[in-house]
Amino acid sequence: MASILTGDKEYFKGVGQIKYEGPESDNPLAYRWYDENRVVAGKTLKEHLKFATAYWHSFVGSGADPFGGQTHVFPWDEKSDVIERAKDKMDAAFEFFTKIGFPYYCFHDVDVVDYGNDINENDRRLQALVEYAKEKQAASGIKLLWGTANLFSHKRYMNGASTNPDFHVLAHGAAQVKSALDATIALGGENYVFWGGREGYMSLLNTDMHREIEHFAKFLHAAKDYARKQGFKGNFFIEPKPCEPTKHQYDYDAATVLGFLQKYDLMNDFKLNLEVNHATLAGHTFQHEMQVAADNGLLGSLDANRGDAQNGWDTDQFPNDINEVTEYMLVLLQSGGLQGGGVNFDAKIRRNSTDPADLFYAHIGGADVFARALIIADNILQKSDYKKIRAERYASYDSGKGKEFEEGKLTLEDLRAYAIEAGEPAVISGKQEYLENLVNRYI
Ligand code: XLS
Ligand code: NI
Ligand code: NI
Repeated sequence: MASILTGDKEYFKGVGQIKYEGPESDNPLAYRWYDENRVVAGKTLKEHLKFATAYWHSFVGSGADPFGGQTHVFPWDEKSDVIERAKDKMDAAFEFFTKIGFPYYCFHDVDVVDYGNDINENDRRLQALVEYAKEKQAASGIKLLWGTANLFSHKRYMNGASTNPDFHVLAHGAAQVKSALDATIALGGENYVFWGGREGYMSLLNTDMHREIEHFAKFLHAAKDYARKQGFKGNFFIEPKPCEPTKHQYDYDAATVLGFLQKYDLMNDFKLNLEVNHATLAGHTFQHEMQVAADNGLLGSLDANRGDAQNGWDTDQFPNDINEVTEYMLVLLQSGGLQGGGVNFDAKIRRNSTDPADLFYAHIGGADVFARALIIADNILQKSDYKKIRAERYASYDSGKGKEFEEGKLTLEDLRAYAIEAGEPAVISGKQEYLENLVNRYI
């Protein structure tokens, strides 16, 4: 099969176009819930979820872990010429994107093509692949959800990039961000992500935290100003994570980043790209992180994955828990959806998942669990007393003194007087088990 989509080689032989076949299908290479045209709460599933494939986990990650090397041997990784090898990888990537049927993809600069130490040469390489990607995007209709720069793998970034104590390293990070922004803009990327992989510290003994965070803010302003000057209209996303690889990362969680964006006057341009496994590392549920973001107008995009309940690491497994994802979708629907972003599967198949079809099973499972959860959440909101129960819990603020309090009209003395007048409050149930059962009933 030779085409603009697959080059002259088919990499995922034996797997065709993945189609929606419905819940009764027993075909493991079909969607049972993700019917992209199905309308839920006024939009199609495709529009609500904007699924994206992550270049790094699917086409770069080799299965290596700290205890063992590569188990995923990629047929697109064979040629010695850097550009030719990168083009093969892109052929494989677009073959996958097309077969899985997701509308978007995401990448880091160095996922697309290997970088060396020469800034000009790296730019030349990235630009060559951007030209190639333009053709692929035009032929397939697949779009770039977001681009980003990898400022954490190269050894020069071992003490961070924009928060590095050495200005010389910061400037290298800036050069890389400039090229990644240029690439994102050239490809019509809808958003640009900053995940601060090593923007944090290993020990406070050698760290001037105040100075580093000031540098981080200056760096983001410079990047944003450059992109806007080039006509970029999309969102910038910060992706919070509390730690790993650093002991402490400055973008700890949604609330921490909110404070940072407010303090440094970045609220107009930046929103959040939240990741499930980062939330759990921070000791939060993902729905908590989504709610914090939504309540502050920052719910931009989602990196979908899951951790492991027993070990707590950033294991980046594919999502599979319908109960949890239903809670995410309840927040999503009630907050009016994602602002500019989508659902990017920042997840990797296990190192012992070595069949070409495994990558498909993983993405099919992830898409189906999100689609099904969205449908369930919509049913809960439309058909159950869930919203009524939540509203009734706060009814005492809807009128009288409670309303006056919300309007800022009561003093501490007024509150004391009301307490005496109203007497001891009744004990009112929070109905948690009732609501948990309700969610399960709709599943
Ligand atoms: C790592 C992050 C990373 C970002 C992009 O934990 O999730 O993959 O999404 O740099
Ligand atoms: Ni992550
Ligand atoms: Ni991520």
